[in-house]
Amino acid sequence: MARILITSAIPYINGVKHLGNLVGSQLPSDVYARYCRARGHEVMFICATDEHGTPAEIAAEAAEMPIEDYCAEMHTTQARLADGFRLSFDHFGRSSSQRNHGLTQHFAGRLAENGLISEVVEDQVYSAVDGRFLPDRYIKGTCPECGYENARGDQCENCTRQLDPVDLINPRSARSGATDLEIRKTRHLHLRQSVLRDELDSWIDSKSDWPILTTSIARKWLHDGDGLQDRGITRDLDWGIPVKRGEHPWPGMEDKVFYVWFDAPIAYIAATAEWADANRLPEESWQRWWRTDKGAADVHYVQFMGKDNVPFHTLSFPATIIGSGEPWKLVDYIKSFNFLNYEGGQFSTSLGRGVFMDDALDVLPADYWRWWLLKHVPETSDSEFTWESFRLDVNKDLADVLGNFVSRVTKFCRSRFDGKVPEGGTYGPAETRAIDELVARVSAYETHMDKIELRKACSELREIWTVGNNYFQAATPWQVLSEDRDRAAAIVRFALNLFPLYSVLSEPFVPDAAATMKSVTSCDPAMTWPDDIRVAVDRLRPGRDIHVPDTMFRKITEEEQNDMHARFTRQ
Ligand code: B3M
Ligand code: ZN
Repeated sequence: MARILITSAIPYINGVKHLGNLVGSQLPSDVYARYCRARGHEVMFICATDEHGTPAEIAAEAAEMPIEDYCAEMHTTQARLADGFRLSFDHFGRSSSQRNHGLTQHFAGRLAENGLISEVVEDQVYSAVDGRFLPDRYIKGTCPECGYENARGDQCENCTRQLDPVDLINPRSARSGATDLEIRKTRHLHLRQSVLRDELDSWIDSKSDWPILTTSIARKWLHDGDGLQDRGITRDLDWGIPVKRGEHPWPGMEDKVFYVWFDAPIAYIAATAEWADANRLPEESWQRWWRTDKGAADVHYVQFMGKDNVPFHTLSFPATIIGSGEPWKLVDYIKSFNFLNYEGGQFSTSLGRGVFMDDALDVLPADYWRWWLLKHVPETSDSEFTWESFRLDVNKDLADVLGNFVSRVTKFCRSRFDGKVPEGGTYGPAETRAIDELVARVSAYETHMDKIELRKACSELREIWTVGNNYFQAATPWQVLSEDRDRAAAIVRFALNLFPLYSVLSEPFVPDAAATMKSVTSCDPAMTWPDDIRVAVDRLRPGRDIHVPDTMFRKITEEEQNDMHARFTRQ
């Protein structure tokens, strides 16, 4: 048994997330967390809302709400939707928590003591029309790297380059559209991450098993142009974590807050501390996940995120951790994802384009979405959501294969064997063949899951379901029954035995269907991850009552597909 710390990139507070956000980090991290728990590991699975910075301020302004109220309300909404999608976080925290204030100020203080913070008088864009500085997302313009015209002041979402507002070509205010902008001097703290360049470089080099998507982005910003740039970690904003040096004031920084990307990754740690607080546990209980001097040396730490978040997790956050000079846990593996597109274009929060988490759950239950999203998780390239693909996959994989199998077996058992696990007969060559195939496929499934290759795992899981479906179809118990009732009994018993097994194997991907499959036989003792498939498919005691569930997955009609397409395609 290992101890595995899993974090999902923390979603911005600025509204309900779309399915592209969900599949880029929260959902795949949930699959992995569920799998690790099922394998018997001790798991700490953490997420939070990212509540600071210009995204939060802009959204609260648009909602005409005080920002504290906006964040509190939207955190509740996001937590409810996370539950709706069955995301099994041990804690869903808030980057605005007092824990994060304390830890962020602590890290800044340590970095300053270690000579890794410089005070720089920098040029920032000031808008007289807006009456304020325009940091980060308050400003838009053309990316100097790739020419993308809607690049934001902090980062180009097209090429992932981290930007300064002054880098943008043809800048304009994202609040007012004003283009008559001036450059004003303002004093800020910079994280001297360039000092740590060699250390970060060899750390990345040591990660030969990381996905290429992760390491290539890290290397790009380590080596391109002038190499790793020092970055401002403070902002002229009202909302955020006040700039302090540990618990002490920071002269000259009284009106400033930390940059959202400085405090957001620290919120992984803070949210684990919030988890301890919420459960009235002592400090050691969260520190054993994060402090290598307090037990975290044998923790395996895996992060999940979209590719645009990779530079911050491979360079800036490790610079914070390493630069603190304290024994905090560094990430062991970073799983990153490409983007999911929507019907020939991008999902867009600002344009309301695509399917959002609340709308999705209004249309169909979580498993339908989880299945499609995970089957198409953008692991090796961008992928695309279309309503047609959604209909076809739900109908083929969930309704025709898994749902059909559960329904046929349980209904046949009810009508012909009195709704009890049948007695009599023995397993023969057909069962042996199915077992052999399951042994091979479950082992492949485990290999893919251990490597967090979710698409491969997903298709292997579908094949595992198909083994049962094909077995039952070929065994034809409805024909065998009249001549050889014992043989038919053995067939139905074998098929029923697959449900607890499938329940355990499927739970990471389709947790509600897994619960339904578990309810068919209410196994005793409860099924755990199968060490030996032969034993796993011969556990049910004859005579036990079975439960016939309602239809597990319904088919989506072409008409519904067209309706949904029309409903969600806003111009
Ligand atoms: N909130 C960006 C995003 O939601 C950002 C991630 C922070 S992870 C520490 O994609
Ligand atoms: Zn760009």
